[in-house]
Amino acid sequence: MARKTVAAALAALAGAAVAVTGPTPAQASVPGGNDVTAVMFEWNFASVAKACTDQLGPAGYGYVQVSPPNEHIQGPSWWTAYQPVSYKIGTKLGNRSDFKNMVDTCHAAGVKVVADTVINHMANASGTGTAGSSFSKYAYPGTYSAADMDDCTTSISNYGDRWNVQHCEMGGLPDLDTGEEYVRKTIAGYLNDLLSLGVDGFRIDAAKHIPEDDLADIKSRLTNPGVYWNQETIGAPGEAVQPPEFYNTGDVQEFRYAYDLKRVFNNEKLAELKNFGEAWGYVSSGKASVFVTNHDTERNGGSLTYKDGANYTLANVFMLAWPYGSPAVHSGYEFSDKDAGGPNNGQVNACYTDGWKCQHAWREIASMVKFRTTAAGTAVTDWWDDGNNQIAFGRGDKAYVAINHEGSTLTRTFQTSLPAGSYCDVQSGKGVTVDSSGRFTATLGANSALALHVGAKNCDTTVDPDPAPTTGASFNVNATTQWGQDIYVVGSTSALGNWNPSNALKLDPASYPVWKLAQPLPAGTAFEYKYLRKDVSGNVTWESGSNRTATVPAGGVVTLNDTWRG
Ligand code: ARE
Ligand code: CA
Repeated sequence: MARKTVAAALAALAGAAVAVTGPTPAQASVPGGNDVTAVMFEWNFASVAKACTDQLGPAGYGYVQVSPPNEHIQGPSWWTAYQPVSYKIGTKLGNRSDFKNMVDTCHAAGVKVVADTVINHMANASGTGTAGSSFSKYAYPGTYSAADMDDCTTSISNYGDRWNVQHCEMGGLPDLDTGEEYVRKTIAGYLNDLLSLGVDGFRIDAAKHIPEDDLADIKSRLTNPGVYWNQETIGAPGEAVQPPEFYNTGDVQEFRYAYDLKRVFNNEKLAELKNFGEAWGYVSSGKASVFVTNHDTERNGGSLTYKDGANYTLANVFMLAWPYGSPAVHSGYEFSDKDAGGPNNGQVNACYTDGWKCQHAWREIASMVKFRTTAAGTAVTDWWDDGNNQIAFGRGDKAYVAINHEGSTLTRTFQTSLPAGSYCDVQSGKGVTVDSSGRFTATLGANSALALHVGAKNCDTTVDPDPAPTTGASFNVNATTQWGQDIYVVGSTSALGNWNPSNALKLDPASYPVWKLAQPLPAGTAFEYKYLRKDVSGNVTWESGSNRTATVPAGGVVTLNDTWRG
């Protein structure tokens, strides 16, 4: 297709907000409402605020979860956030006013805020915390002293023993005596402080290590005892403490959901997912908090991760379409070092730059949030599978999804319960017509999905209907030039000229001084690039500085807003 058409398609994709809705499960209790959380792991508060306005609100996310906001030990690793020093709000992610501003901005965008709270233990270290407090192991002046710690000061050694799990130290982290009045009052004071700043819910870190009676007592002291409460409860066979005992206080995380999706998408058959959920032995749907990956499992091999390509993307599509539990979409960053904290101390200048993955904004994932809310309250209908890795199902007369997790295309006439009419496939942005019998015919590429819902009847007409590349890079560089000079981009892949200036791609000066180019590139391409200038005689001048880097997201366009480095 002509370059101009590709550019138009890319520009439209980069700018268009895609509206989608979700599916329903075969469960006794079908989740309803706007129950999707975006987990912005290690994002600073200012960046989360911007994401609420630009992406999470428009996509329809119900909640955003942020990393622990309270003072903790210092250091470059992400896990420093899980070693509290005090309950002052102040970390590299931002201070109290940054936090408050984020909550207000997210609320204005229609997104509720969940704070990750670490209340089982304190820091196993000594020094100065992120908000300036001095501390040592067992002594956190102004917050706790040794008398507030649990009786057991050795590491947890036996998950088969309830007392050991709940009263000893997880990996040497000093365990708070949550049975004590002062400790309960102090934790409730911290949570009430967050509520006073407008927080709507809590992730309770290491909930399994706190007796349920203690959690219930702490929760009862809150200014809003009915606040959303999402408990990290890792169920494992043979262990003394199991997730259902925490139903009374709130939702429980169902880790088997993530483990099983990894196995099924990597090694087994999607057809097995027909009765996914409680029939697999999981906790009650109405109590389950589910995810494809979280910050721990993406590092310990327990779940799929962004490194798994289409298996990961399609698992997220399935999660959002399937009516079991309340889903959380993990939005993290690329890593090779498992300990590495977020890029730029949590500052996200733009999605898909500096390693930020922005899974919450991938077209395939973001579009399914509205699919899910549109389908809320409906059960799974019209299930179809090929006995292998092609599946499709509806959510009553509200929505329908097909997933082709095979290496070849799938062409089929699908039977839905949707009203007749024209729909937008929110996965591809292409139109689909459902006939008066509820049927439509479509072709799905290898490892792709198709999703329809009654909230998205017409595709944005600015989206090119041509099956053009839907992923790539949008280069925009502010560069002043003399008459006769042009700006080019060259980079590390063959499509970007393999660093050869004679193969560099010319940018369009129509918006001078911003030069632009929309370049199709395969999803997931990580590349380096630099701008260069050529004059009428063909002399080449490279911009200064090191190579720039970017990655094409799985479902869209990486937008690069750069300034020429003279
Ligand atoms: C760090 C160092 C440790 C050191 C410790 C104390 O890495 O070597 O011993 O500091 O000095 C995160 C990191 C930890 C880090 C910690 C504190 O993952 O590596 O320790 O922060 O900085 C159990 C718990 C579960 C917990 C996991 C990690 O049940 O609650 O362990 N998950 C949460 C968070 C983590 C966080 C913490 C808790 C601590 O999500 O990110 O730790 O606040 C079986 C059991 C599980 C058990 C699992 C692993 O599956 O069923 O219950 O999970 O094994 O042991
Ligand atoms: Ca404990």
